[in-house]
Amino acid sequence: MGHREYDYLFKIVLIGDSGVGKSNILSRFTRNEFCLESKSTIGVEFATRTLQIEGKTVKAQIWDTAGQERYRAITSAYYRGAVGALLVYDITKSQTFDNVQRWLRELRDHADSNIVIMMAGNKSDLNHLRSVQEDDAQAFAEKEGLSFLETSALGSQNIEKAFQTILTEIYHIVSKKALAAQEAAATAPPIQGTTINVADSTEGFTKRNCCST
Ligand SMILES: Nc1nc2c(ncn2[C@@H]2O[C@H](COP(=O)(O)OP(=O)(O)O)[C@@H](O)[C@H]2O)c(=O)[nH]1
Ligand SMILES: [Mg+2]
Repeated sequence: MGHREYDYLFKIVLIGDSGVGKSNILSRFTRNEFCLESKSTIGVEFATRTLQIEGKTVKAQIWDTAGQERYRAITSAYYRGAVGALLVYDITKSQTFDNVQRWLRELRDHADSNIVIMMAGNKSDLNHLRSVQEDDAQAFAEKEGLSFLETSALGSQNIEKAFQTILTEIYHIVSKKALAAQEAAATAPPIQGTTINVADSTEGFTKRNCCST
């Protein structure tokens, strides 16, 4: 007899322009590795890491794009079942921040409407090359209702925190839903069978089903 090694499994997708650091954020979080010359052609489907969220064991299954974002060819299968998204831009390339709007539209079109979204301004170690101001990104995130952090896959800054924040938010939504379902079950009257009398006194006892003509 086996037992589950986790309480929850949450799928999270990484999205954002090519070159912003998605694959390195993933390798930093799941393997504590960083690669200066990462080859975007080599990609894993997903990687996992199990961690504790408010006393529960949560397995995060994090999907990476394997470079399809360059061809705008991310399929809806990528988003299927995802409960969280880390939307990444590069603080040294304003174009990648401008494109966040496009990625949000992509999420609206393909992902669950309740998906938890964290925007990450990556490469915060390159502050001297910055072209996106943190205040502007923060204001944008508030306007769009997103969480926001600046991260560095190279320096490890806020990588843990970004995933912890997404997973905690997802956990709160899921546990609230479970609680609501429990309360509904406890307060609702029991479902009772209804007896439908199909006997027709003039024709004797005729059995009919509901689809009969
Ligand atoms: N300085 C710096 N470089 C990074 C950081 N994250 C990724 N990179 C570099 O940016 C390039 C693209 O990274 P990659 O993870 O392949 O981006 P992806 O295309 O979004 O998956 C690589 O050369 C990485 O070494 C970071 O936090 N800081
Ligand atoms: Mg990549």
